[in-house]
Amino acid sequence: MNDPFYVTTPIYYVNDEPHLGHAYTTILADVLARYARLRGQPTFFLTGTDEHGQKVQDAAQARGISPQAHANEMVLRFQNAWENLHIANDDFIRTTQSRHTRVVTTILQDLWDKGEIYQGSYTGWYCVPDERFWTEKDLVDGNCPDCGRPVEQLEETNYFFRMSAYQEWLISYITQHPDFIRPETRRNEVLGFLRQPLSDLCISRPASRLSWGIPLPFAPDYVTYVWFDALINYVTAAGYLSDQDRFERLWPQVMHLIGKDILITHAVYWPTMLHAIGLPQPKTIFAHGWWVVEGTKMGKSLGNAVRPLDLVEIYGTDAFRYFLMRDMTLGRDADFSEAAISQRYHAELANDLGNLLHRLVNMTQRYCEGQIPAPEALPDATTSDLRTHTEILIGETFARVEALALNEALIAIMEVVGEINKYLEHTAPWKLVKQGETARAATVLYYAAEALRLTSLLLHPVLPEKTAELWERLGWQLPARLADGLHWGGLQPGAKVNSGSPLFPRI
Ligand code: ME8
Repeated sequence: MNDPFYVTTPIYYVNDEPHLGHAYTTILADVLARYARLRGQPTFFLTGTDEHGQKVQDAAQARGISPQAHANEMVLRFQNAWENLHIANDDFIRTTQSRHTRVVTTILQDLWDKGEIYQGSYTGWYCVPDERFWTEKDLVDGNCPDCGRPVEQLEETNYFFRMSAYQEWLISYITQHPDFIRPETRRNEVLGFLRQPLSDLCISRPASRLSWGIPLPFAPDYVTYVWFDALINYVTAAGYLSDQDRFERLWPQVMHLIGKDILITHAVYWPTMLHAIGLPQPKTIFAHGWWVVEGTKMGKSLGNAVRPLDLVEIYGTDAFRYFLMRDMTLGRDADFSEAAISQRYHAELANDLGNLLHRLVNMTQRYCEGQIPAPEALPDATTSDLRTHTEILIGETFARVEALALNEALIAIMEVVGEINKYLEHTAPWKLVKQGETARAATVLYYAAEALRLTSLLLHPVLPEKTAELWERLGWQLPARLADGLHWGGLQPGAKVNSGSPLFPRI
């Protein structure tokens, strides 16, 4: 339990604006990191940008500026987007930073010295006007998939990593570590891929063709293939070759969150690279599904990219985070639609959660002089049940989060929110007050408010801003050690409640 939790997102290409897909993985990592912090686990959450390679060079060229100037501009868009989405990452890595290029260079030299990298020749389909290689399966009717012009077969000297040597090792590692690649469908996909002979990995590009990359230390007229460079970010940021103690604590615990589009690079290239370097494997590589619109993957290239910040402006950051976590079953694809966000927003956040707070604060003001009452009367069975269900929810939520069943965690939390609403209907404190049963009314209001405080603490990783607002209304403050808040009895009788505008106003 006191092992650190180290979670990573893919580092995103800076050829593109941040879009919904990027936002999703980053929010997912943020939510997992916040749950880990809530239960008192030391946490390290890493995200960043992938700044080398052909795509970025092309994007910069199209704008007539240098790739570094382009990256410097684009990185701000990512960083601003993450700030707007309440992402609390502990580090942000850029592959053009010297801390990273140093590590990549050292690893390359080391692998070269050990004979893990060799010079060879690469044959592929080359588009002369585009100055770009394509593989057989990229071609469209035998022509360049980009410009449609004919391609020619070209041979080029390059450098290769002896990936094929590790095929058998990798198969047995995956077989022996059932939690290494998750979910199981993706694990099977990788094992299926490994049924074909694995080839060596071309890890260089001649600088004459692609200059935007890290030069190979043993062949400076070549730059490093962008994936070989990018994957290493995960060890750079953990302190590899700079802070060995920290690295050894963090590295074996790492969970890589990725989309299913980049499974093979993470589950085949990366483990074999680590093995050749002599480093242990990540604990988990988890590939989630895609957000799709009418069956098509969302992304800029399809022209259907939803700009996350546009929707955030309408529904607010926290509701947007809630929707993304609530509507994707991790591992499967999920449908994105604004109608679905609106439905969740109004039914679950505005009605169930927002109204509950509103009613509780109102009644506390009317019947208890605006102060959290002391639970004087002995709780009856329904009241005790509410407490028991809320307390059980704490352990269940962390278990579901650990199983990466975030949607189920949210469903269960919202069920308890629903139970608090029903509890108020059933006990009807307004009637109790009329009948002069004020001690009983005070107990009901205390129990309902305390149950709401605890459930909202469990929602905090998903709704960081709204829950803070909610606690301000309930007269409660998050303790310095978050886990201290996870016990029944946190609300102090006498604390002053505050009214305010609706937590989730109707749109
Ligand atoms: O692949 N649904 O960067 P990238 C869900 N630089 N997630 C999606 C998505 C969608 N429709 N579209 C994209 C790269 N994503 C490399 C990674 S890591 C060492 C290098 C998310 O900018 C998902 O996490 O193309 C996917 O893996 C990532 O964006 C790809 O981002």
